[in-house]
Amino acid sequence: MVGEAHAAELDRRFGKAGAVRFAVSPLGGTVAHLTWRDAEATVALFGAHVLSWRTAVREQLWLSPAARLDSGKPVRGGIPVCWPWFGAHEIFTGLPSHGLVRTRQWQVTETGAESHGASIALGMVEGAGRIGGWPEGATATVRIVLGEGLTISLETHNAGSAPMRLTSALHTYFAVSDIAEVRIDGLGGCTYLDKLDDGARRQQQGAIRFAGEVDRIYLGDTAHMRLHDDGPGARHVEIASEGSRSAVVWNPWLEKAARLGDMGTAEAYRHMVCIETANAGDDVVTLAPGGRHTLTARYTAGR
Ligand code: TA6
Repeated sequence: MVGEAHAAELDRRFGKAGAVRFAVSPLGGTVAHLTWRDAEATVALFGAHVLSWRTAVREQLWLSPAARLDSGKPVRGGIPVCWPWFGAHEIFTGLPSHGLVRTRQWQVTETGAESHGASIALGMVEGAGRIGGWPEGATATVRIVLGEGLTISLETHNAGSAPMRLTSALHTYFAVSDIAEVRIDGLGGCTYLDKLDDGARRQQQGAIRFAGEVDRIYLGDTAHMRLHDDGPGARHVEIASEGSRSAVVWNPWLEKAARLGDMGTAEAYRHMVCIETANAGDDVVTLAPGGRHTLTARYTAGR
């Protein structure tokens, strides 16, 4: 079932008046619109991908003007779900970067409208041996709660008969006024792997600032980070992570952004920064048969 009929069927089964409704997005796929007081969020079934999180004061996420839900390619922007591996597969280099589920249709499993927020859960139904590289018996669930902030959780269950190695990330693109006005607190003193220097290990001194491409996996106590946008309409976003001992910080800058080819405009890199709650680098999760792991990011936007 596709298009309007699909959205109508989902509305019938999972719609919640005033909190959760389904629609066909102009980007070419089915989306859920979450509403809670003066906040809104949009979640695509393609990739279980948060496309937008708008608070009373502004859109908090960056999404490429070139983003599509029907191209079969990963969506540039919003919150890509990287699972069941982050970056390149550790053995099979021919498999897609950032795992298997960013470009697949997820299915709605439940929705909610509580006093604390509007919520949706999506399950990954494909896989289980039908997709190369899929860990036997592994399943994934993404839960999103829109309330005072935005919370997104990525739950892994190893229902298989063998241990599985898991890396993953909630690859969030935050909208910023200008990358030159951005600083990130909370990672001072952490060791990081510099992906621009063959993974060299370095130590972060103080706040992270940007004057060129940055691509780093921070390790250790990454539970609390704060994005400061000191540009016009200065604001900050608190980032609280659970189930994670690593965080990825990325801005492609001018040349890399141009090579990506899907950023929309040449200047787009100035208006985004990725701060990713992750299990990446040394932070590999090993799940025994029957084991479960949840990676959670909680975002609170200040003025
Ligand atoms: O999270 C940072 C990173 O791993 C960068 O190295 C860059 O590749 C970015 O992800 C985007 O990856 P993508 O596959 O979405 O183009």
